[in-house]
Amino acid sequence: MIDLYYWPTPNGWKISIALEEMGLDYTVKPVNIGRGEQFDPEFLKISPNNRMPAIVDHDPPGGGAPVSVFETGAILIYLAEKTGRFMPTDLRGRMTVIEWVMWQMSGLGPMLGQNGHFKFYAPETLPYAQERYGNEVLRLFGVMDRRLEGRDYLCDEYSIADMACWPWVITYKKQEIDLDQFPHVRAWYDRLKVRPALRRGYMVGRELGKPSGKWDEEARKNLMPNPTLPQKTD
Ligand SMILES: N[C@@H](CCC(=O)N[C@@H](CS)C(=O)NCC(=O)O)C(=O)O
Repeated sequence: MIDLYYWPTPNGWKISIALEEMGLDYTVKPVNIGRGEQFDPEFLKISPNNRMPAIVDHDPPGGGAPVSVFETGAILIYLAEKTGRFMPTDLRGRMTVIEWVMWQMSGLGPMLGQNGHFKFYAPETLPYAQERYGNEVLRLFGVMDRRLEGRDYLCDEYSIADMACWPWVITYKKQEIDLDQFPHVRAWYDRLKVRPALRRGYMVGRELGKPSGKWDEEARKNLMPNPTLPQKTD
């Protein structure tokens, strides 16, 4: 059994989708990031970066003590290796999947995160930041579009790289990105969205909170960059 420390957000969905796709048993342990639960000392032992998701696998390959993993890229690779699914085992195929997972982790996710932040959550309008992240997001969608030309998936077969990217691409409307400018991304997005396991993963924890809900005062306090973190300030 795997404990999934989770809240329904793009990073959370990557792992709920992977767990569903892989048919693994898991228990959701909600981490309400709007209420500061990512700073609980017990959670920080699992995820010292005070970010969800994280997992604890009580039945790791080879047995022994439970394995805890934070950072979605690491979790996806761990789950793919545990199940032998959604990541090839040959050197070249494996490296290609890891490249695209890293691309998502270092580019697509963080840049969409910043784009959304400066568009919707920043307390003041900062045109320079909005333009910088807006342009970077379009550049990344362009990279993805060229990669997907003539391909069904980011790598040879459906893989954890697709699972890493899809939950961020789904934010395109809210992020005011015109997906029709990226026809290969659009076709890939539509191809994936009908997968039953992906849809189940995307719905996990829907009852916990609206994924695109507005931040209230307490959420703002918990989620705004604060140099004193990971100390909770109240
Ligand atoms: N690089 C991390 C990012 C995870 C992340 O940013 N999670 C957000 C929600 S999508 C979070 O936990 N935020 C809590 C906070 O900002 O304090 C990963 O891929 O696991």
